[in-house]
Amino acid sequence: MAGVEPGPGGGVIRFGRSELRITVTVNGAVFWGWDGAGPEPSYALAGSCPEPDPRAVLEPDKDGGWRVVAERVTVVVSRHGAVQVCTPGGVTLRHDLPPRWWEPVGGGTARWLQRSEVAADARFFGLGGRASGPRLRSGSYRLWNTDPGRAFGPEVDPLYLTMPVQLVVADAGTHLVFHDSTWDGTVVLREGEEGAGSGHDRAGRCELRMDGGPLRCWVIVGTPARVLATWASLTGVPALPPAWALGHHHARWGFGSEQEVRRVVAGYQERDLPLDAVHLDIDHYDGDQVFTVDQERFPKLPVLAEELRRDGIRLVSIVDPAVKAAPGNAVYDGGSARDAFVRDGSGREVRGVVWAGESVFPDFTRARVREWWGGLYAERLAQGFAGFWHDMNEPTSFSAFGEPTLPRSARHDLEGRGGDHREAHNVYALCMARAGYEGLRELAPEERPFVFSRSGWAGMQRYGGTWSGDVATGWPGLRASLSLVLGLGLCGVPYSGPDVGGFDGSPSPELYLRWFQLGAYLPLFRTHAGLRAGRREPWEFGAEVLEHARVALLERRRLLPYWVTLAYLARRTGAPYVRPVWWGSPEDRALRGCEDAFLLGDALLVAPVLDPGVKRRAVQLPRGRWYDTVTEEAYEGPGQVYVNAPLSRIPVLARAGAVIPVRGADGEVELEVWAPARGRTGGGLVVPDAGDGGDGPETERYVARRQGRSVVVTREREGGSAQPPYPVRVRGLG
Ligand code: NBV
Repeated sequence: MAGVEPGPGGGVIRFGRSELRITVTVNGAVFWGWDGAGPEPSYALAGSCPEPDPRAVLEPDKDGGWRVVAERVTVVVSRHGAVQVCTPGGVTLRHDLPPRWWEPVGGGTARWLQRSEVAADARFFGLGGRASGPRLRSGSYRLWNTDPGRAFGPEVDPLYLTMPVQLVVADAGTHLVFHDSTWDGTVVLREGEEGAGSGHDRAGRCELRMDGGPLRCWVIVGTPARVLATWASLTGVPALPPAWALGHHHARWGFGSEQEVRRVVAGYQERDLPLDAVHLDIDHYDGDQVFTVDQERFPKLPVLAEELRRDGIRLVSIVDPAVKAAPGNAVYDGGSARDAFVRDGSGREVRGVVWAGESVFPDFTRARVREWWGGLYAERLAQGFAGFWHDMNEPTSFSAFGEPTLPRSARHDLEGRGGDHREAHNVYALCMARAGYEGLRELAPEERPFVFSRSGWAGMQRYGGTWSGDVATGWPGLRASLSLVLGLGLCGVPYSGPDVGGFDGSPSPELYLRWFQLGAYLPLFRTHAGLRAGRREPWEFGAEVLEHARVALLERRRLLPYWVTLAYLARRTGAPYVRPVWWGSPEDRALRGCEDAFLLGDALLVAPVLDPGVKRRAVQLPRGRWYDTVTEEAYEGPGQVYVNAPLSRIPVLARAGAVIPVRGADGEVELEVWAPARGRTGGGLVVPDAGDGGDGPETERYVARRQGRSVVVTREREGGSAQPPYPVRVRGLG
């Protein structure tokens, strides 16, 4: 070691040929970077890097090493450059070996390799949207946003949305690790194994290879809730979806005409089925060109939109980034005049092939291109669209370059720094989402933008959510769709959901129903399918499925105030709506292994049916009492219980003491309160919907107390407690 230079929040440690900078920031996150790598510039960070924590100091450690001691974490650096992240109690959560890097002979960006070890009992989650999780088993996971080009099941990896973000959960604690490089990379995970009394533990391993980018990393230590809160403070709070986006959406590639849209909407209305949004896919474009409408088949779109809006249904438009490379095409002409499209090293526009034929691609990594593109949403708003569905933005180009994307040599602005597609690829969709979101903020400041995007990267929650892409119709696809939502939530992207029924083919009535029942408890609840796939309307699968789907739709609507609260809480605390069952007790190993159930907020535990023929299933409960929300039967956790899962419903359990805002029969909010166990209290949070572009009213806190045979609920405020302003309905008193 050649010397140290203490600085605010940590300092710089010099080695023979390299140096390591360590900073603990005020929000408790640890940053380390090798060889001059600082936290900025970064596409993930929401603004500038948080200030260093002045209380964190660099001090000598044993054996010639150094350490930074902060309130929630201690970072130990060996004299060889290994970095250990420890709990304040001194237990190691992560041990990073000294990294290795290779500078190309002719200069240019260095490739690097970082090997790390975690506890033998640790489990890995995250890395963006992965189909085989939520628990990421031993294997190789690529960091390169990819359209797999076919409907995917759990075996397909990578998918559209990857990010170098891992959440690692072990007995000793939880931590999030983020390697802030946008380049292509591969993570090889090897879960550890415990010696079980004989032999040694085998540590968990992670090997990350990056094709370039700064060798830098963030680590956040704490409970899952604390980790996600810090992550949101670093990368930005999730955009708040408008309340209607928390309802039911119906989409299809190939409605083909206004009449067909009307027919489907009428189908919902005649049957009294709630519907909040209809999505128009590329078939409503004129000649497949984005920001256009086929006037023959959709002659009066603004009129249709207005009619639907009067019935409480919003229109959502697909938006593809590729622009047909044809003079006379207004978007192309406008973009060309502004030099908006990606070029190659010799200055020629890079052409790919997408729906409209030969196409060019806006360079969303350039601020003025984002501004221009954001302005184009004015045309969509004028057509009456209220929400935006970004597709094909990995970006995808059919086969033109061997890989289904732009050539790696394509040049990008990268905010003025300049670079090529190797660096820009993974943030292309993130920057497109930013363009859309910021454009909409300008064009319609009084509305919350609703943008969800197939591809993206760390920090995309600032602009909106995502969906699972073209998940294959089949039971494995159903399971994969839950894996994606859980994994993305742990990476800070709380709003997502699958194509209910799967993207291709025709689900059996049972599969469709089980998917529908799961979807009703995921943030984006959307039925959708591809061009040649079977239909996805709830009445297409027989009378029995229709009746059960109706129950799911009505329950979704009844829970809307809870969904709105969860959306605000995601924004205020970083906690995803959909959480793994171990969220509140990560030390419970049985919960850590549970992949077929999830918590919806603090109050509900949802146990979907993910296999055919199942009418009863095991549920792994966190500690405390849980009520079956239909039968009101009480179960005691922690431990495994069996609950009925008839075709009519999937099991949903409520935590004893939970206070849940729901929509009463009159449409107004009421509090559904689940009796606390004797001698216990409970509670819940409510954020009423402000319905505007603002940040909403304060979080209301309720406490539920058991008093003999009854339950008393009060609202807690600074000045004391008061009667709740809503009617209260107590359940579970037996
Ligand atoms: O725009 C058509 C589809 C869309 O329906 C789907 O949701 C996207 O994931 N899109 C992909 C392009 C066609 C894929 C074969």
